[in-house]
Amino acid sequence: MLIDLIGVPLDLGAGRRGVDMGPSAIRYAGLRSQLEELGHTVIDRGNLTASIAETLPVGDLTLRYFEPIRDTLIQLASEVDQSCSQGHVPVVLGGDHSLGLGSVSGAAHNRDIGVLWIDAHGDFNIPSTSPSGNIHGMPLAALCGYGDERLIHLSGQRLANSMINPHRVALVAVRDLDPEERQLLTEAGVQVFATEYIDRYGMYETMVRAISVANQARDGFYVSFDLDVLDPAVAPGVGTPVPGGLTYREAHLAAELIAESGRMIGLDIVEVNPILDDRNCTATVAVEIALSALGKRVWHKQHPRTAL
Ligand code: 4U7
Ligand code: MN
Ligand code: MN
Ligand code: MN
Repeated sequence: MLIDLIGVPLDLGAGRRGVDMGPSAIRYAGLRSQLEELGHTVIDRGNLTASIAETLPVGDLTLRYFEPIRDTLIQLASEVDQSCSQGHVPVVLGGDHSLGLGSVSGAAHNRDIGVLWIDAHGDFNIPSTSPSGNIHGMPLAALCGYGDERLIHLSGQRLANSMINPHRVALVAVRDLDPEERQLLTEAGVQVFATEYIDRYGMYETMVRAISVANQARDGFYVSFDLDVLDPAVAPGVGTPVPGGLTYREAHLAAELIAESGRMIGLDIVEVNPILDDRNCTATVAVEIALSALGKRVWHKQHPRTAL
């Protein structure tokens, strides 16, 4: 596999500083060398440019830092689109989750794709439902055509044919939704696999179903992985931790099943906050999950009893 690493040192979409250092922390944890050991060819495309909060006005309080975020997302969408067009797999290192709007838009440009959004949160707010005005709580809604026009179209720079069909979106391990965000998700028809679903059916069954939702699309699916989906005991270095998250093994199982489907066209690894982390352990887990999603196994390459 040819893998393009794209760093997005952006934290303007989050409520607190620090995730802008995520790309460095993930690189420092050894992503590139371990991907190469797996047999992949890796091109590190460096970091995109992103502005710094202290130098900017916040702007509209219901869509905080929209303009500088848009500037970064337009760059990102174009890099991801190019990577996919060359038959490479883009791996986007965040950065706050507003970047998912750019990466998935780029991957969806003239392609029919589903989305696996693996997150403690729904990221399905629109400015009028958001309690914070933080754009990292809005990207999935905007991808599905909900919210502020400027976000949906990245301000006039509309990426033709890049809208996502919400019926091809699976939200996995969510456990913190705002009341009106919940209504919007229902209205849109997103398939929500909340934590209680995992309690009942187990991670294996949950992922088989979630993958089959995203996999309906012709050209495969994009995976956007927010580290706060993990339990805070495993991944403390995130800005918005929520108790009751995935175990280390559940997250790996999810990543392994994604790899076995053979249909992932790109991956985001987001919301790693080194300021809040404990000796870079969250970035280290992020690297391990990315490796599993890109084919790393302890033993079997393909488990004989897995049929997806
Ligand atoms: B993340 C929140 F109100 N829903 O909109 C909001 F709880 O990308 C949190 O998943 C959003 O980390 C979290 O601000 C965004 C809040
Ligand atoms: Mn998120
Ligand atoms: Mn989250
Ligand atoms: Mn519908």
